[in-house]
Amino acid sequence: MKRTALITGITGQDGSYLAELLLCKGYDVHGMVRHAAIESPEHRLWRIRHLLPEIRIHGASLESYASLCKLLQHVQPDECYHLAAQSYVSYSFEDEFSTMQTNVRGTHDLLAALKQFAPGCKFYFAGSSEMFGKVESGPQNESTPFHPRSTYAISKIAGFDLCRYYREAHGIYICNGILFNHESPRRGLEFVTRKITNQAAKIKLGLAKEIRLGNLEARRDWGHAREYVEAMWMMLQQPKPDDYVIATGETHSVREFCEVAFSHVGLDYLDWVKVDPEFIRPADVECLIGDPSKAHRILGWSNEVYWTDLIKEMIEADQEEMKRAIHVGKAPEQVVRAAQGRALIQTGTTNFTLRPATVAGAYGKDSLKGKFEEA
Ligand code: NAP
Ligand code: F7E
Repeated sequence: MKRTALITGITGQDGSYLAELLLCKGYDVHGMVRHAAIESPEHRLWRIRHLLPEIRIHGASLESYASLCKLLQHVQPDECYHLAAQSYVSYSFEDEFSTMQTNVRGTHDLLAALKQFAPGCKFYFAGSSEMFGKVESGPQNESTPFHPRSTYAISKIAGFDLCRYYREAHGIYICNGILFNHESPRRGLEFVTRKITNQAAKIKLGLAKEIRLGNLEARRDWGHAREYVEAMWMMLQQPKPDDYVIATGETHSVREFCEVAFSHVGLDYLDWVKVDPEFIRPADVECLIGDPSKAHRILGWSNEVYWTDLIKEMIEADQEEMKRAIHVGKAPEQVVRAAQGRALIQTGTTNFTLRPATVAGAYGKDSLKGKFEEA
């Protein structure tokens, strides 16, 4: 029988790849989206636009327990992937309270609703390598102590602990993924990797004169998001729930990332990168490197995309998007807005049908924004 999956955060980088994966596996895929996304679908649903004819979207909110109860009661998922979160670490320094509210309270409310309305549903929680924070040793594995350096990290530890508590006290099948940084052409522009590839593409085309960054010496273990969502699914297919580190086992600095990205377009990063104190965090995580051996051994998961190939894919996608924008004489944001899709969006008991238009058939491809003609 067809299995049903519910994804919170389906409009994000990981949500979009996971939805593709689950559709390929024959799942009935449902996604929770914020009401603002329904009000502005052209802009906020761009990562899943190509999937809209095949998935069901539900308007609900992590800030509303009642809406979460209604959602779980209605969808009755076999598997729930909880990806929705305030995920940008820098923002958590600016607004500690909303980060805690969304990530801790939202996760708690979702777990409580799950216990009441879908206790047999398997649950995935998006934990993070940021939880390790100020590390004393490396590589980090499932036994490494947490030393958070931001309220984002604190919120993820609280979510992680809540999940473990619901697993142990209430017998719910819950897995915590401790995922290290994973990137793709669908990464948000505020994160350092996409900021670099996007800006390097602009500089190459004469559209920008420099890129301003913060801590160039910070080191991260960077993998490809498409591979990391497979690990999420694999965790929920095990006979027993458990927690897993997902990483490549290699670490590189932001400086090295710049070097590779700029050299891919024939430029020397030293000529273009400027350090700007505005982007230096009050407390940063200096070096992360994961030990994914438990995931290798038990899940049979391992990464295949090498970090330099990831950079190449990202910068080529950015260049392509930029060239297309120039060709049609529009800024990239306007190209996004020009995209039109077709979807049945459910919010409560009301259905909305978006304006029909050209829908990109070939899902799984990146730079989807360019697949739409301006209306
Ligand atoms: P992302 O692209 O920033 O997506 C975040 C998703 O959460 C979006 O769908 C966003 O919806 C939704 N969201 C944010 N605030 C919300 C709120 N108040 N109520 C409901 N939904 C809200 O993040 P990602 O990279 O896909 O990451 C997915 C999850 O994995 C996150 O929980 C993140 O913290 C965690 N994680 C990510 C990484 C990584 O390297 N990517 C590593 C470890 C853990 P809108 O589109 O409406 O804003
Ligand atoms: O920063 C440094 C910055 O914002 C990486 C999220 O997905 O992964 C992500 O969190 C590093 C940091 O990612 C700039 O100081 C320098 O040391 O790309 P980032 P993050 O903070 O590691 C984890 C695993 C998550 O869970 C999160 O959700 O790069 N850096 N200059 C900069 N970072 C940004 N954003 N912008 C700069 O200009």
